[in-house]
Amino acid sequence: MKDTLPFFVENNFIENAEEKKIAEKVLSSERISPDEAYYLYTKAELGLLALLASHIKDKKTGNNVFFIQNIHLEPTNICVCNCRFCSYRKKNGTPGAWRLSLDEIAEKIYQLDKAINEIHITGGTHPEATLTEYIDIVKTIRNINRHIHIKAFSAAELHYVFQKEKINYEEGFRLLIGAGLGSIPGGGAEIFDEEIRRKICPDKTSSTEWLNIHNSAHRSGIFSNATMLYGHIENYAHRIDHMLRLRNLQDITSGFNAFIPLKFKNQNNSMSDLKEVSLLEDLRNYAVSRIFLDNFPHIKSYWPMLGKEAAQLSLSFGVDDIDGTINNSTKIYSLAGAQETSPHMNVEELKKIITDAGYAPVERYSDYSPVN
Ligand code: V47
Repeated sequence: MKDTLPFFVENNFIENAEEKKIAEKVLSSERISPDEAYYLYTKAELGLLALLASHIKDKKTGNNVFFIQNIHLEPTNICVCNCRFCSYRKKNGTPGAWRLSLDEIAEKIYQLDKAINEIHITGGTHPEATLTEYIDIVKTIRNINRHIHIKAFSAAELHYVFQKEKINYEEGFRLLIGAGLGSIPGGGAEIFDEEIRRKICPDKTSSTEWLNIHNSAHRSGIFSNATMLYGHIENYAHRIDHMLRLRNLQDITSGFNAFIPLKFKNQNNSMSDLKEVSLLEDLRNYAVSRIFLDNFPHIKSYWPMLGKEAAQLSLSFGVDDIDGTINNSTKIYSLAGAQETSPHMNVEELKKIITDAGYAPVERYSDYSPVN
């Protein structure tokens, strides 16, 4: 896709003074302020957002759009937390609750297609979870498959087992990395604002703990992602505050790979009375996050959640990664009413979605290096 922002600015096509100022900043790779992000969320036209976000995407990753051959592993849906947005959690001993044994996990790994190069592990925080169990899960996978990248355990799960073990984060990461952990996913971030957090996930890891876990992961030499759950009771100021805290940490560690906005889905949870936000709102959100998070290398739209067509559209709003093949391996989002009830795309489909939108598909490893 051609980057048209320089042409628009040079020819004075952006008439509004505030928009012109922001466009000039973006053009000269200057960081935008929280107030400017607020302006973009509330006042800027969708076309301008696409122009600005695509310029940044183009500078960072050119015409490339990344995907990966991956699966999810959800060891349990039993959880100590009772997040109001969650459609997945079950109480221990109730119908539909599961906890996989190491043998069951091993069986899944034996069955994996050779082309899968990442396993993403996350789920509930089981009350009896321990650091030893997490280490054993990682070791079990590593013993069967020496090459697969293990992206495992959200900050919420990690904080729980580290605290239980009375071990500091650094020591916890040393043990997990020693067993074969490659990176940590971006889950559990939700919205950092403490008041909103108290309302939607009162018993979850605090924002400070989430940020400290990721800080410690980066200092321990592994990278991570960051998510943001949006489109519920938060407002734009809360989203900007969330991204600002991430931008500040990234300035220090440079350890985040991708930012992944997750649109709140309202089926089968305690917040089902809320209406879901529109596709237009999703696109605005991708664009503003691409513009505001100038130090994040990648913005990911997670297609199982968003749907294939919307994910394709998001590529024109700053997104450069649409995640992966998934192979029907996740239940978290379909239970919440996500577009895809059995998420799976093969490599050809992923490539076609990207090519049809005018971009160049690049199959990647977890660190974004290209396959082949
Ligand atoms: O933290 C739960 C979200 C997250 C709902 O790192 C919901 O590559 C919307 O973190 N509506 C877990 N969202 C998933 C996650 C993730 C996903 C994809 C890629 C990566 C990555 C990480 O799922 C939770 C929560 O924010 N979630 N329920 C819901 N009803």
